[in-house]
Amino acid sequence: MSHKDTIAAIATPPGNGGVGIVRISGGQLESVARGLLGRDLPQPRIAQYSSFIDAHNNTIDTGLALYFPAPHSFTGENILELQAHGGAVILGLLLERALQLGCRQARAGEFSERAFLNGKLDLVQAEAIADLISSSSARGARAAQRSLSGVFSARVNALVAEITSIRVFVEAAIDFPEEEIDFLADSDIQQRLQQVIDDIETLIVEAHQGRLLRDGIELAIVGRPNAGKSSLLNALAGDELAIVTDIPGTTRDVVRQQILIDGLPVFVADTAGLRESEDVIEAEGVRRALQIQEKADLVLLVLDASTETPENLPVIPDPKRTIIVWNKQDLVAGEMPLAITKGLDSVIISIHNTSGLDVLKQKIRQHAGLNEASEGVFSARARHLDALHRSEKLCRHGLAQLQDFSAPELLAEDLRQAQQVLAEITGQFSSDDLLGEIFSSFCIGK
Ligand SMILES: Nc1nc2c(ncn2[C@@H]2O[C@H](COP(=O)(O)OP(=O)(O)OP(=O)(O)O)[C@@H](O)[C@H]2O)c(=O)[nH]1
Ligand SMILES: [Mg+2]
Repeated sequence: MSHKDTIAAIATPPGNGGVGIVRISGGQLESVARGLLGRDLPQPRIAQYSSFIDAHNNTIDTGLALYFPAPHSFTGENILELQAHGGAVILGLLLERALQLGCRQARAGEFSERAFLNGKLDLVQAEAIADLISSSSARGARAAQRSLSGVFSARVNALVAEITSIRVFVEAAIDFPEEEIDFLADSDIQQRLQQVIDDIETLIVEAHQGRLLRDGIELAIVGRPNAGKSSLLNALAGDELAIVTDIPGTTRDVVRQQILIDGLPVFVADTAGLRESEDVIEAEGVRRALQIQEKADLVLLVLDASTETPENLPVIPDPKRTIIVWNKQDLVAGEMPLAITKGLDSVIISIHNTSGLDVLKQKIRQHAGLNEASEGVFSARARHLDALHRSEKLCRHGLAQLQDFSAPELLAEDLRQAQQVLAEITGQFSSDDLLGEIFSSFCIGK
């Protein structure tokens, strides 16, 4: 499979639609055009009304043919796009014809991969296309658009440039000690390195926002039987998903649903009420509930304000990722028993009165780390955050070498690695394995 192959794929989603597109990219478009259109390639970038024909000169469909000569195309190669009617059979026949004419079926993400390899996009931008297509909220789509336009890449490139410039200085000092570039005494280099570390930190905070909008969070609803967990899931989802009854132990299986809270994708899991049970089914439900509580990014511990006492309080999971949800406020005439969970982050709600739910949603967003200000957020992935963290660590380590041990050689090595790690983000430096992993998660025809 070389990049010389001419590749073809259906670029529109399966199903019926007014228009469906087959995209062909590579060097051998002349013969494909003759075989499929019965004529030479159309004028560049001018829509050409055309018949699409099979091997026996029968018309498969009629539509528009568009030719984008290299390098001014998405992939940077010659591209022929056929806009036919959007039916699975028609598009399948067109693709089959292209394959007969010597094209190869494109792998998932191969068009984007070629765009990357031909320098049309960097890796962050290629990933942003996938994120834009699969974004689950308008906010997420705006963030992906910003990454696609190069906002994130520019920030990373600026850091790489600054580290390179510091490296040049440090390596010169190592190579020419007689020149007495006494940069250890010169705090300028330390200041610049500190600034790089600060900038990486800022970028980490922003990239974290972008990752949240893309990946969302896992939210577990846990608590005693009958506390109102399933009612809460239904209220958050705006739908009767889980069975609600006044019988303790109603929920056994984990009920999952993805919802959006102000653009934040939240994967909610409603679980079985926590209690000792002889019933094997319920006991298994409780075991699963505890497992989910363990793994979740955020836990809502639901307490029934009308019955809760300090004695029957369930074990509180890691307080840093737990919100105590005092439910059934409508049943409490006097004061709420808030003292029981003093010092913990809590919110009072009544699902029956639909009160307190907005406050709860806001707390969920805060806990997830999603800021109010969404403008300027760009989409980012776990891979990017990981690289930013690693490069920050290397820069800190380098700075410490300089301050504590006056070891410019070690600093130089740290900087070299930090630069390399950052370059992985945009793909300036990347292994084939990484590329394969990234592009194979794309869909066909992209
Ligand atoms: N008064 C009042 N009742 C509520 C409220 N929320 C839930 N309930 C009732 O509490 C009972 C239990 O609700 P569920 O949502 O099934 O509770 P659960 O925590 O999922 O219970 P299990 O699945 O058995 O663990 C039902 O009768 C609900 O109608 C509330 O805010 N006020
Ligand atoms: Mg339930």
